Amino acid sequence: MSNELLEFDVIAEALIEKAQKDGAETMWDRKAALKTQCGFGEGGICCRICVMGPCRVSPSPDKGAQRGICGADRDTIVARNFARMCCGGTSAHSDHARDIVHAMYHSSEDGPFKIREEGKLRRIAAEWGLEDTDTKETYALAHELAEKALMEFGKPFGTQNFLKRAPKTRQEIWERENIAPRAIDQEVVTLMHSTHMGCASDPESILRRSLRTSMSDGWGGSMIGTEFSDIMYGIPKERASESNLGVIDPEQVNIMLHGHDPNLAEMIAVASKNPELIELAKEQGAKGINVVGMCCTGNEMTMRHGIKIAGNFYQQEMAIITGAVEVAVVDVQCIFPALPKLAKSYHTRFISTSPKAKIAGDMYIEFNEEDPLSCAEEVIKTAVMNFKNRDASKVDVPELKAETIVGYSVETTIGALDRVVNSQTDVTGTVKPLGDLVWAGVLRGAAGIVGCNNPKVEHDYAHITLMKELIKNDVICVVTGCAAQAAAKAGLLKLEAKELCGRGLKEACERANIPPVLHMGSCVDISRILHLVTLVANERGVDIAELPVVGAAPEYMSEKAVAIASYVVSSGLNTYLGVMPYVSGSENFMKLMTEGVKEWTGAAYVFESDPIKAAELIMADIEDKRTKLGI
Ligand code: SF4
Ligand code: MSK
Repeated sequence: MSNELLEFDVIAEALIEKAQKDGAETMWDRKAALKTQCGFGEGGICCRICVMGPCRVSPSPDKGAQRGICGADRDTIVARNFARMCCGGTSAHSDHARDIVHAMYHSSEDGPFKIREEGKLRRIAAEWGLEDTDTKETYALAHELAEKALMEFGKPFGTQNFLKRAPKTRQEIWERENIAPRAIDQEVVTLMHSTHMGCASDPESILRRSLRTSMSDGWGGSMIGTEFSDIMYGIPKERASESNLGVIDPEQVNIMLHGHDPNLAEMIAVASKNPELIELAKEQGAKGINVVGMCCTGNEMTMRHGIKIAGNFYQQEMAIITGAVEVAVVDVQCIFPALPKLAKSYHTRFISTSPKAKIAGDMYIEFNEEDPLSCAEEVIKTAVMNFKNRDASKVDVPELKAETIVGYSVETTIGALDRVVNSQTDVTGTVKPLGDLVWAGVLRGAAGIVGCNNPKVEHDYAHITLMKELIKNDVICVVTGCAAQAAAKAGLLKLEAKELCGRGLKEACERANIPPVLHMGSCVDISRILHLVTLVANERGVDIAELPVVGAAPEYMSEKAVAIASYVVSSGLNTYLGVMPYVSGSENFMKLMTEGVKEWTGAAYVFESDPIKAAELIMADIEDKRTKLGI
């Protein structure tokens, strides 16, 4: 294990010990209290879909109960459980997107929600077939586009608008295999219906429907979430930031933003600059107001504002345990329900803001789309007035933090690629230089590494090990979510990380002046990766499945990640999962995932928990693709 990893563990260990001393409970205490986790649940062979159950069937075909009371066998039970995870993940990303679109619908010249990227608004409006996109008044066009986007969730006919971005061959595959997603809500509802007691029992059909539902996330909800956030809040640009718990400043009022939706976070970023609130903080004895991000809200805010990242999923408790966080404010997703109780062991106020994720235990200040700034100001005032309640004896902020470069949206990445070409003789503003580097073998390929942390895996170890192995072999990595924050903390998002690369990638990094691991944003921003890969495929005139590109989620834990893996596989990219989803109880379903699906989409799920072995498999996969392309 490398020194950096050891360093992470030292911080974690020290903070866990501190929590014990402070009488605070952490995820590790709860994990220990659970003792052995349920083997039936782990294998996906426990069914609770109707109230005749729960029915736990045997993992073995030779002994024990082979079927639930209704007759569902292990293949059906596993398939249905898997499908419902895809529904959960798709719902989360897509409902997040719907909130962004709603905010756009409420946008106005003089209101809190504004259009910051008029060019992108007009581009997407034209892409979606709206009329007079060059001349229409900005907010009239924004409202029209928002209305059209809301229809993507419930339109009675047709498929998702963004599918047309994909190469023709891919679109034909989706049509042929009947996995081109229709309206997002419809896909989720239909799959919930299909997996109701007494509906679908054929695992193949259930997997196909799971792919289609997940496609409505990747090419629907997530892509809408990303593109519309850019229009409203700005296209992320290359910028410097810092990452790890050391960004919490003991001399300032610290506000930890945690969750996913940029609507709330953007308002807090605005309100935190209010001179009256800063003055109030000074009156309380603080030097100022320090907003830090956690999980994907952290990614959204660092990419657009350079707001520092306090940590990833696993560190949400640790930030509070530092004793220097005045307020932990959250919206939706990936928030431990344990946080309000943990906060009570310190002076921290825990504030939930979304009616969709009202978290019992401390404060609730509802985020109101019609008056979003007042919620943000109340949050900040609460934090400022809480500064004096800090218990100095409980404050211990680890000094560790890493410098990092973030903000590689598709547009920014293309801009960086322009630095590679000779602008006198070559076309700029395209992905051609990236294709050229891959085709020339300077880069062997690319990997999208995404997803969460999971206590089944040593914190960040799998993320960082996989990234390091791949860049050493000239594979450029694009990262999002908590994987991106792992990379940031390990110093992989710095220009200096080129020293860890093979010769080709190092040269490419030097010419483009980029790190070898590119921060592309939050979980919904995996759609940026899809878009970039699509642009390269289109530029080269090949299908996505032909490219030497893979997806990986080494430490994921959420339903969203299951949906992500499923839409990435559907998009034609082999996807390497470091944690087994709940499918091991059905050999037949596993076979469908690892082999069968390849016949439909040209890609499959690969399960490998050892990141070194995963890297070897990925390299073999990439070289195989290169051979088939003749490059
Ligand atoms: Fe049991 Fe069938 Fe009901 Fe599932 S749907 S709980 S297997 S009876
Ligand atoms: S926050 S989904 S733990 S990446 Fe997007 Fe991190 Fe996973 Fe949540």
